[in-house]
Amino acid sequence: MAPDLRTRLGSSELPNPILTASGCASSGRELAQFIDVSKIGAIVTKSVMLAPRAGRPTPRMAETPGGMLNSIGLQGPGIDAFLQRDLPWLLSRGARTVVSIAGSTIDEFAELAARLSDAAGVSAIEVNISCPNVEHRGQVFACDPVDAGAVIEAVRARARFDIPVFAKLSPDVTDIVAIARACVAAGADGLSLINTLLGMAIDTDTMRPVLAGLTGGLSGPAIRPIAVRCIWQVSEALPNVPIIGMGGVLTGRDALELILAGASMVSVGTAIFHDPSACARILRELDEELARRGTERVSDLVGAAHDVRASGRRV
Ligand code: RRO
Repeated sequence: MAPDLRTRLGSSELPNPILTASGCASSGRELAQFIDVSKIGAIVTKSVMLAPRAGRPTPRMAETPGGMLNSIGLQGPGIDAFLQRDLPWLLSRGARTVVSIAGSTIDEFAELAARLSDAAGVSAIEVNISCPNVEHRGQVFACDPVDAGAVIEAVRARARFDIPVFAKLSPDVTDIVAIARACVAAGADGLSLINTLLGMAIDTDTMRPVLAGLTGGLSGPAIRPIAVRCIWQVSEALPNVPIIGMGGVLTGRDALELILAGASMVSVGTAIFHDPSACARILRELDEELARRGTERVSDLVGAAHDVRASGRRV
């Protein structure tokens, strides 16, 4: 029998746990020529802000060993264009949509949540409090438990009651569990782990930084062990809180690794840049991995690496 891949997202159900990662598939249109966007669990949009924004100057991407640096700087059309053009398109294609939101202030996040709550077709809100490409680190709300909690509380207060709110966290902190706890205490229904890590590359010929923005977010397979560690730690501390895991997933086996660490959904990001049909392929591979193991339901494996019976020990 084919494994049951259905996954819960708040009160709704996704057909499977494979999602796009925010920022790697815009609002889904570009992917539609490669995959049926209704067949994957959900599209997670590029972070939407209140106003249109050009982002940082170019060059704003650089390849690194086992990964990639980006310094996009929250480019996007703004919430009006998103609501008029992108969200209706996703709905018309039968896609489930997780809308990532970003703001410079708590009020901006709250306003975005309110605007989305009046719209049809929002399966969840992912609150991006961890973009590394902002003017100063004080704007990275996810680096401080009080700031992180304040954003989530404001979003939860303005988001429609039936829309789950996920907080997207940064691995660039001393204690990610403390940030996760603060978000959940403030009303987060789930957590997205992890955003990119702040990195930098220097061109040894020009002797100058490669990125015009100097620093950028590191993603790709190089960060997968960090994602696994963060998901593991948070899942160990908060075993009942749903986690969307992301960080360097290239194959179905990689997705399974994040699931075993505690993720009930897995976002695919950097892989999409060299394989635009990566989400569909990874979904197929995950299905095969589960079938080979005789797993009936993917939900049986969420956090299974923590299970004292499976491993014989608990760290
Ligand atoms: O737009 C970006 O530069 C960006 C964002 Br919002 C984010 O959350 N993570 C990232 O690596 N880049």
